[in-house]
Amino acid sequence: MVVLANPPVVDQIPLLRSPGPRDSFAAVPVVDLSSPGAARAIVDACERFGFFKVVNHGVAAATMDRAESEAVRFFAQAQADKDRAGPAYPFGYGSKRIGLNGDMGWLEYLLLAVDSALLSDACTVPSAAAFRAALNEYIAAVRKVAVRVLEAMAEGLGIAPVDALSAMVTEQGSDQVFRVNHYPPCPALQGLGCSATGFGEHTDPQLISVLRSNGTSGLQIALRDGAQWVSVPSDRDAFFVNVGDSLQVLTNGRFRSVKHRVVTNSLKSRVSFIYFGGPPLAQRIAPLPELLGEGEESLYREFTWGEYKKAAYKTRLGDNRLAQFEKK
Ligand code: GA4
Repeated sequence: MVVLANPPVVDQIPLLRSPGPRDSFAAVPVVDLSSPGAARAIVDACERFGFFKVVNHGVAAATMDRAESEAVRFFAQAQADKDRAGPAYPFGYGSKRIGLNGDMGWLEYLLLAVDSALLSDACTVPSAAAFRAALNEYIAAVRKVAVRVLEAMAEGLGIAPVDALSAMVTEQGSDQVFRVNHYPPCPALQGLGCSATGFGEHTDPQLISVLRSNGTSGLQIALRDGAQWVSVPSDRDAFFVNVGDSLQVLTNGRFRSVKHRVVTNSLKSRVSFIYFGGPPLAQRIAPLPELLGEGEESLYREFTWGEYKKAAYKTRLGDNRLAQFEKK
């Protein structure tokens, strides 16, 4: 982290070194979801990085474009109108504050609940019919991508039935969350060599996260357990998938829950959509027996998703949430 007196506009927001061309992660694994080799390629990427890009996913560009333009229109409203869609917790509009324990980022967002394949009725935000319809169309589509990816993981790992993982995010009561993030540009830092943290480093607690952004870069992932941060070149036509903590546990550490963060651009705004696939609260999270070798034991104490989620909301964003469940 760069130590500087923050210009007033980014007061309380940690700064990061601005990414340069040499930080670009050219070797992002790319999985063609329509190819017969997809299952193997996904398993390989999850073991190496916990992260990959998905192409040939079958989601219409119009579905992504419509959701994006409605989101841009939402965030272009006057602050007072957006604030009426708040607070962010449990669900709604939030700005700069992330979580409940003091984390701050240079962003505004909508945190939304998904029920089955649609925005939950309990979630009245966003209220505009056109935005809701666009998000519902997008959520139904991205959730199908998540299911296909989870099925391919099961196939690649040799787990039966093929929906052993995907059922956890599709069954009744599964805990799915959808997030729309807007990272406005931060011109105050232009030319200073540093950038505002958009979303600080963290791992996702769920099984899987599926992200799509506009053409503005900013997403970074940690390699070598955080020793190096690399920038993921943006691709508005693709989805980016990351392994979450729960899937790391289900695979007894074989898949890696990847640390990631977002760095704000000084000139361009970034808009991203993330679908988080989580299981029902009562789901037991423990290594799948098929994945444990002869005599191999779980690396983790057993817990339910509800217990993990509750513990997660007591942590700071950058904390290692799985540490408290690791067997010593
Ligand atoms: C990270 C992944 C998702 O964005 C999220 C985040 C959640 C929040 O923004 O409220 C958390 C964060 C995320 C992990 C630890 C806790 C909870 C903020 C935070 C400090 C919606 C989620 O499920 O966990």
